[in-house]
Amino acid sequence: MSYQMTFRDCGTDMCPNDYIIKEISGISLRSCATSCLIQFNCLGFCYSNAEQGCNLFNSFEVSVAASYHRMYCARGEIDGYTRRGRKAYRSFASLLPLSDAITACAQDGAVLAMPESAAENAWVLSLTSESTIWISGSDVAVEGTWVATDTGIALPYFRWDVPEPNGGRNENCIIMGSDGLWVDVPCADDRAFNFICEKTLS
Ligand SMILES: [Ca+2]
Repeated sequence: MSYQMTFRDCGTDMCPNDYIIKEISGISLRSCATSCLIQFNCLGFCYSNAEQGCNLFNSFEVSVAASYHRMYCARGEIDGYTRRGRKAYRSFASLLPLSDAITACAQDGAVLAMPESAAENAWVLSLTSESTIWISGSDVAVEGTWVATDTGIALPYFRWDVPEPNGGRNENCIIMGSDGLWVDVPCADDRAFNFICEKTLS
């Protein structure tokens, strides 16, 4: 894999005393960032120039004790995918039928983006400037039972527009609009949208 250091300084956040998953000493800031990028449960890290100390954290949304270290959010590029937590995403600005979008993701070792929370839904939306994207989700097997398009696991989160989903047996796939809301649409290859792929880090 290739890594690009685009982590950002979280600003005024102070380093937490809890949530440490790994402590490394005697390495550079860049190496500290890489260590966090490649560890799936690392969401942020602290680095001390004075001590060349590197602490990896599984949270960056914590109340913390005073410290002179700087906190960084571990967001970066991994093989062209933008890291957020345990997942990384890539936005494709190319209009493709669903089957081709799935294939394009698979060629990257990825799957269609499957937002698992309101925060992740907003994050996925922020990755694209396109008006409509394919996201993971299908109820083609059992009407009304929505599962991930690629993996078949039950969707853990929904963000339907009202009164969606309303297509019954004619609409068994999902698009996300520019408002972040979901609409069920036909899966047939006569419709083409942009899409976002995701990988889960391990
Ligand atoms: Ca349906």
